[in-house]
Formats: sequence, structure tokens, C-alpha cells
Amino acid sequence: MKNIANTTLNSSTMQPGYDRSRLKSKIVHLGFGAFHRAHQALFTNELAQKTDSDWGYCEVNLFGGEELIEQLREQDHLYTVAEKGAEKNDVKVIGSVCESLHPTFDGEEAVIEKMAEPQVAIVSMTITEKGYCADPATGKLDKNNALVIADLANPNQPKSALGYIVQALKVRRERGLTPFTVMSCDNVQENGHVAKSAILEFAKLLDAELGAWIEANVTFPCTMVDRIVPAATEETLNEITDLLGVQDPCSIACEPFRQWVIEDNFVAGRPDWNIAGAEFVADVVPYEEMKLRMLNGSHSFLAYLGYLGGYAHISDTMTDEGYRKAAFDMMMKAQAPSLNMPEGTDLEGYAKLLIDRFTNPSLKHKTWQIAMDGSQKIPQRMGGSLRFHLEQGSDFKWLAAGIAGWMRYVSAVDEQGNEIDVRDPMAEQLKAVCDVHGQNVSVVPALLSIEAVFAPEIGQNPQVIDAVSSAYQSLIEKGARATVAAL
Ligand code: NAI
Ligand code: CS2
Repeated sequence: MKNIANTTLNSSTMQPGYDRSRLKSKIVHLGFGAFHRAHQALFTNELAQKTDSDWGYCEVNLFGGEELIEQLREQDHLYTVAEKGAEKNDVKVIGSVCESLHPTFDGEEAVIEKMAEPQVAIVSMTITEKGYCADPATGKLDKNNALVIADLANPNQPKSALGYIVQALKVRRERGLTPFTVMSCDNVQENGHVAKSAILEFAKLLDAELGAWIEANVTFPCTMVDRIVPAATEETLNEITDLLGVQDPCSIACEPFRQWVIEDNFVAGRPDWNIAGAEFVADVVPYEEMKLRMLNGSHSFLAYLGYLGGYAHISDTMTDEGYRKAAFDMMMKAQAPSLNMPEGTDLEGYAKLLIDRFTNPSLKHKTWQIAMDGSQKIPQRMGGSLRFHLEQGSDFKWLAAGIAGWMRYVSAVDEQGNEIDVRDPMAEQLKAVCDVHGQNVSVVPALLSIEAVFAPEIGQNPQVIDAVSSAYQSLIEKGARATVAAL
């Protein structure tokens, strides 16, 4: 069958243009989803184009994505990224993937053995917030998580990313091999620290000596990752087929913007990703906070209130002056004041750029997609700035409206009375609370008392209860559009 590896592509397509046989699987990446394809793998491809770098990937999907891995293998691990600007598209074939594995058809042992190969220097991850099996409010390992319980009982056949990493490190230690760096590329505040704490706690529960060895030998750099990469749809896949001249089921569309700030803390070497535009810094945390609060915080705000207001995509919300202004105010009045940035950081310029990026009409980023997994996202995106305003005694009505929007959304019924398909690891628990209260403002303190999402000093704070209740009441009485306009 014709595919991207055996067909002449349209001449405007940028091909790898280097000898791919020199690449080795020095990075095992967990989470071959939409984002990794358009971000880390693309930076690594660009590095191989610009230098004689031999850094390549073995891609692994631990949950779902079997078909994607099969399709990737059929096309020699090549795939396409279409960078869609408001005016033009850039189409790039990515060559940095050498091989792939999936436990469903290759078995758990093959994945662990790959991670234990001597040349592997980095295990990186885009496994979503819930992949860390951590309590979202505290970032500490959730010992009651079903995957954690299963992996502690059966460590040779793990299911969770933590289980795989700890088992592979155990094998490396037994074989006298160097450890690898564990690099999180997820939207988790202090992602390296969360990964480290969850992995160490898990390892210590399994074997205290192994835990101590990991603590002494493995590094967990934090990273700030940014590029808007909506899930692929039939429409985007068809568009890419037209641009490419052949079908590529592994292709993905994204925005032109990309940013990657990485803590320079690697135990076994690293690619010079800076040559492809990444930045290595000593402390990533301020950049992570800036991005999580300003970009992701306003994204979640727009996702819940936009969905309820009848807007299917982020770019649709940006056509409504009320939403556009509220999103900018959320960035500048609710989130920016809470940040502690290096001198000279232009937060207003950053906010304007974000509004432009959200406006990109070529990017169909569903509000429903961003609304997913809110219980894991809200604490990271709104919790820190909420604490700041409580300490300062300043106005946080935008944060209250965002949280009220989430509460109204997880009731699973929209403003027209239609069902909402709520996807969240805590969906059942959230629905049970909402079912008791119906769409009554009494649901607000009940949801605020879920400590995995809201630490008690936030959830039990009378000012928070008041502000969120008032926003919730407005959503019930006037609806999302009027509530946002009134902000
Ligand atoms: P996706 O849905 O395309 O892929 C999700 C990936 O996570 C899949 O590879 C899946 O196998 C894996 N996964 C899911 N649950 C898991 C679990 N419990 N344990 C281990 N692996 C698990 O999503 P996408 O777009 O690739 O995003 C993944 C993450 O990347 C996001 O949650 C976010 O943290 C980060 N990210 C995404 C951006 C985007 O615009 N899509 C931009 C910046 C960061
Ligand atoms: C979004 C992010 O899905 C979401 O929750 O807020 O994936 C967002 O698109 C990225 O972080 C942009 O870098």
C-alpha cells in the first residue's frame, strides 16, 4: 500500500534529509500521543537535520494507541506534522523515531528490556496528568490508585509508567548499568519534582534499597513544554492528505508556535536541543508556573465557560468580545500578579501572544478536549494563584468563575438540557456529588470539600465558597455567556 515511506511526496513537504540509520534509540518515550509527535520528536528531528546527532526515539504507548503504533511501523516510523498558521501551513516529515513498542502486542518485558538497554540515556513522558498516579492537590503518590496497588503487587508486569520506570531502573542496577534521566514533559506544575516524588515513594514501597539507589543516582529535570496540539480529527487528517499527496494516519496538525524550557540536569548526557530552539536553564519552575497559570489556566476557563456557552472550539470563544476580554483579564489580573518571574519578563506581551494563538482560526481545538480531566488540571492551573489572592486580599472573580464553570460542567447536563460527555478519572465521584444537589448552589461547598482537588485552606475558605457560589448562581440564572460578559 502507498504510504509516506514509499511514495514521492508533494515537493513543498520538508523531509528529514539526513541518514536515519545513524540514529539510535537513546530515548525511550512513554506516551506517543498527539503532543509528543509535534513537540519533542520534532525538536529531535530538527537537531538531526542541523548536526550529526545520533539521538533517536523508541516510542511506547502504555494505554491505548495500539493502532497508531501499528500504523507507524507500517511507514518505517515516519510521520507528518502540519504546522497550521492563520495564513500558511508548513508540512514536515519527522524522522527521529527509530522503533516502537506496545505492551499489548510486544509484552511488558520487551518494554522493560528496551528501557534497560545500555544506550538508553533518557526516559521521557507525555502521559497526561493522571499518569503520575499522584494526588492532584498535593502532588504526592496516591497509594490508593488502582494502578499503584496492582504494580506493587506485581512489579514484573507493570501497568503504570511509574511501575515500568522503577522496574527498568532495578534491572539496570542489577546489571551494573548507568541509570537514565527521567524527564516529564507533561503539564504538571514542577513536573520533574512530581515525577521524582511519585517514583521514589513507589520504589521505596517496593524495595527501600532500590529507592535509595534511585534517589542517589537518577535525575528528574523539570520542563516547561508549550505547543497547542489538538487531537487529530478526520478533517485534519484529510487536510494533511491533501497537503502531502498521500494518507498518513499518524499525522498531526498543530500551531506554528513552540517552546521548550528544560532544567539542565541529565545524568547520562542529553541532546543539544538548544540547537533546535529549546532553552536549557537552571530553574524552570517560574516558566512552568507562568505557562500553567496564564496559558493553561485561561484555557480551562475558556473550555468550561466556552462549552457551556455553546462554543465548540477555543478559536470560537475568541470571536466573542466578552470571552476575549475575560480571558485577557484572567491572564493579567488573576494569574500574572501571582507570578514571580525573572526580571524583564514581559507578561503583558505574553498574554497578547496567547490571545493571538487562541484566535488562530486554522486550529480546531475543542473546548470539550481541554475540559477533560479537570480534577487533575484545576489545582495546577488555578490553585496557586487562588492562594496568592487569598493572602493578598485581592479580587479573584475570574478564578471563581472558572471553578464554577467546571462545577457546572461536571453536572453533565448543558444549558440546553443535553448530556455532557464528562471525561475525568474522578467522573463517578463528581457525578455522585452533583446528583445529590442537582443544579443547586449547595453543590459548590460539597465539591470544594473534595480534598484531592482543593486543599482545605482553599476549599474550606469562606471567601472562596462565597465567590464560587456567586459565580455558580449566575451560571444557573443567566448562563455562561452573560456571566462571562459581566466579568
Ligand atoms: P493524547 O491523548 O494524544 O495522548 C495521551 C498519551 O498518554 C497516550 O500516549 C497514552 O498512551 C498516554 N496515557 C494516557 N493515560 C496514561 C496513563 N495513565 N499512564 C501512562 N500513559 C498514559 O494527548 P496529548 O495531546 O499527547 O497530551 C498528552 C499530555 O501532554 C497532556 O496531558 C499534557 O500534559 C501534555 N501537553 C499536551 C499539549 C497539547 O497541546 N496537546 C501541549 C503541552 C503539553
Ligand atoms: C490544554 C493544553 O488540553 C489542555 O488542557 O490546556 O494541552 C494546551 O493546549 C497546551 O498546554 C499548550 O501548550
